[in-house]
Amino acid sequence: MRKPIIAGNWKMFKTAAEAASFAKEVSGKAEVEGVESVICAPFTALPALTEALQGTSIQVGAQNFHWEENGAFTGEISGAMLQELGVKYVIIGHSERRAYFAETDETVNKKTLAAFQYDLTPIVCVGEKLEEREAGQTKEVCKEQTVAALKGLSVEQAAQVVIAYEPIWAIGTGKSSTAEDANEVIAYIRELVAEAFDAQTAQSIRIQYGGSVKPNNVKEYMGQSDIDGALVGGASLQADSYIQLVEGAK
Ligand code: G2H
Repeated sequence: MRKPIIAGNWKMFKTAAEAASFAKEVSGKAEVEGVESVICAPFTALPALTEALQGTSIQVGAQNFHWEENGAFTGEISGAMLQELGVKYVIIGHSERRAYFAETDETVNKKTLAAFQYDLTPIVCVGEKLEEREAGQTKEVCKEQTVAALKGLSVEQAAQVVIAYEPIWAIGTGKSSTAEDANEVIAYIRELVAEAFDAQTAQSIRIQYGGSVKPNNVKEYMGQSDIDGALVGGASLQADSYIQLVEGAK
């Protein structure tokens, strides 16, 4: 049985003070038995968030990190720095990072491998652009990105990864992929994991859908055979909406 996982991706929203007040509002509420609840916040909000969520079951994630342990990488944050703060998850290869910050399949792979050194669970994002979708290349793109991201992981590590399938045309646009279409691609990604590792790993790995998920459509996605949760941007920014998303994942 795969435990459903709702992860809020705050992107570049919320100061540390705003994060702390959000944490107070969701404590005890965005906590539903049988559902994993994770908030991925900007770096500067992480200390306040981990502190405010202490004693709750809500976990904290970052949205990026550097694969090296330390070094002359101006502006970067290492896995050890995140681990020290009590961060447990890290989003890797979000399409916005691929598009605006030169993230490649190779850097995604380096980060995915490195995450395990710091006990960080990687949430690896894959997904096609609108042109690729229209050209019938959805599966090809997802295959390339998924296989590259998971290269070199042990079977045990692969089973712990969370993959987020986010069709880029559905991100922040209000256009969501239908639950059936998303499920078809996600089932295909699961097959890829079976090919690269084995059937058991494919059955254990959790694959989320992301792209304009809201409290009013989360249940549709969760009702699908292969969708194990959601990576949610806009709708994770309001406490009441985040609580409804976690409740909807049950
Ligand atoms: C996709 C998603 C969160 P939104 O980026 O990763 O954002 O839910 O706003 O489409």
